[in-house]
Amino acid sequence: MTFTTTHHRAGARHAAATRPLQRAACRALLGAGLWLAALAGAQAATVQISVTGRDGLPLPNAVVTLEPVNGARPAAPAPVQMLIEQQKMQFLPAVSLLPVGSRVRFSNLDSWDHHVRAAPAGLSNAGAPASYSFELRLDGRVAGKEPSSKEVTLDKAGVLQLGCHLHGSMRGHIFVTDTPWAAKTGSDGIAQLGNVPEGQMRVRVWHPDQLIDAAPVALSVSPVTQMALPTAVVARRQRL
Ligand SMILES: [Cu+2]
Repeated sequence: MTFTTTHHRAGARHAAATRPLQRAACRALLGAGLWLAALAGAQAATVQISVTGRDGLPLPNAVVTLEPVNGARPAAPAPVQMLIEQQKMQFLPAVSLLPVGSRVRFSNLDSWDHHVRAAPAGLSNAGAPASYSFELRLDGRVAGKEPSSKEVTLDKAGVLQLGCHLHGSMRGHIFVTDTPWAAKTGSDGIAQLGNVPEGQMRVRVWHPDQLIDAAPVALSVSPVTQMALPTAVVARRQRL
């Protein structure tokens, strides 16, 4: 997705915001064109957010999203293809961040059957609309054959929790996003977001082990923006 596309969409959806500008100038000549010209001067920023847990240590697998305070909605990011594997009683990766419309292939590498039971992740919706559910069963892998796989299209935004009816300890999450301003923290707890317009934003953070949805935090985006974002999350230990 390009920067230009983002603002073209934002301009179209938020024509109301341009009204004072249009009134002051010649409506016939300007209109949407002026809106775009004005935005061309705006800088795209890189935002780096360091998320820590209750213990003060970097918090991996958190999803950080930014939303403009003025209500502008950027164009949704392009869908992708993703593989989520079931191996040694785990979903790998444990947390996936995917644009809405993405296709996910689930593949069972264990020699016994697993389900993929996907349901809305309770309190953990991070402001996203209500999600949806689906259920698959994947046969155990037979030596010398391809692992059993099934594909699903994630056509709504929201957070899904993944589980297996047969193995209660199996847990995974998919954060389906409709904004390009979303990023997952790495092992260093850092989420990096590019092509963010300067201005006032709200920052939300979601993590699979959070007990309540944290309130959004205000952030003023300038060309280079860094922010420390402590949370109360106590992350479950990852089995390796
Ligand atoms: Cu299972």
